[in-house]
This record gives sequence, C-alpha cells and structure tokens, in this order.
Amino acid sequence: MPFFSQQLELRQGDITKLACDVIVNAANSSLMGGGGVDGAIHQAAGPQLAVACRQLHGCRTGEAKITPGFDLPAKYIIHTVGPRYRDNKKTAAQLLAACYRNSLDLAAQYQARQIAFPAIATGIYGYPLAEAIPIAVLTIQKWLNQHKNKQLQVIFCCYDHLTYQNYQTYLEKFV
Ligand code: AR6
Repeated sequence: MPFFSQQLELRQGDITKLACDVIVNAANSSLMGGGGVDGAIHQAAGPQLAVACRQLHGCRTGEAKITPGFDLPAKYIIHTVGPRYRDNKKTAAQLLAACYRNSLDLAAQYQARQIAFPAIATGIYGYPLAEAIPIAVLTIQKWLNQHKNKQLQVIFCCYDHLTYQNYQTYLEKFV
C-alpha cells in the first residue's frame, strides 16, 4: 500500500471493510441511502444507520454530518454530499473542496486519528476523475498543513482500479 507522505495513503478496496476511526460516505442530500458507496455503507452498517440519518434532517451539498459506524469496523461515518457535476459546473469545484474540508473539520472535532475517503462525486454524480483528484489532494494537503497538531492520517480508498491508477499517477507526480 503506497504512502505518499507521512499522512497520505492510497489503497484499493472496499471502504466498508476499513477499521479506521472515520470513513466518509458520498451521500445524497436526503441522507437516506442510495447506490454506489452510499448503498454499500448502509448495507454494511445495518438498519440503525438509516434511523440515525433520519434524525439529521438531510445535508446540503458540500456539508458534512456524522453518525456512529454501527455494524461497520469504522467508529464513525461522516456523510458528505458531493456536487452533481452537470448541474453545478461553476460552483462544483468549490463544493467538492468543501466536502473534503468539512469532513476533515468534523473528523478533527471527534478526535479522529484516521479518515478514509472514497472518490466523492466521481461515480453517479459524474465528476471527472481528472478534475476531482487534484481538488481532493490539494484541499486535504492544505488542511493538513493548517492543522499540523491534529496528526490525522488520510486514506484515499479507491474501489475500482481506474480510480486507483488515476490517484497513483497524480500522487506520484505531485506529492
Ligand atoms: N468503497 C469505496 N469506494 C466505493 C465503494 C466502496 N464500497 N463503492 C463505490 N465506490 P458514488 P457519487 C466508489 O457513485 O458520485 C449514491 O446513490 C465509486 O467507484 O458512490 O458521489 C448517493 O446516494 C466511485 O469511485 O458516489 C448519491 O445519490 C466513488 O465511490 C450519489 O450516489 C463515488 O461514487 C452520489 O454519487
């Protein structure tokens, strides 16, 4: 598993299997579940997750909310809502960056030591990988530089090989 800096790690696999403090869910604004990684997380966390999510009254694009991990090996799930690339082209980059920033802020608030991100918005929401990866990496690097005392370990958890390869290429070049 390649490490690209002390705090950045790239993995290929299923995020629901990771036993880290926080995994991030690429949710929709209802927070009531869906397809992709959201469906996998709800399936693996069990029905208590939907009950907890209902009490959160949704989540706006770019924002983040937290629940316990329930049946997952992860302690917490941070639910964030990426932008639909086609609807929001102008603001999409800012909203995607906000997803990463707000998730990191919330993880730090909960004293998390590790956080694993899927490639938010790059599946059903159609955000091109080539644009989403630099936003993810640069936003996270900036946050880590601004919060040196937090010692947060960040994992990019890529489900498919294409996503993994694209991250690897970018990280090898720029980190
Ligand atoms: N572990 C890690 N990554 C995964 C997993 C997994 N188990 N399953 C899929 N991915 P997507 P979005 C990757 O579509 O684009 C849902 O219906 C996937 O290969 O899950 O933000 C929500 O409810 C891709 O690289 O999320 C929303 O309606 C990445 O996760 C909508 O989809 C994101 O793909 C959100 O769309």
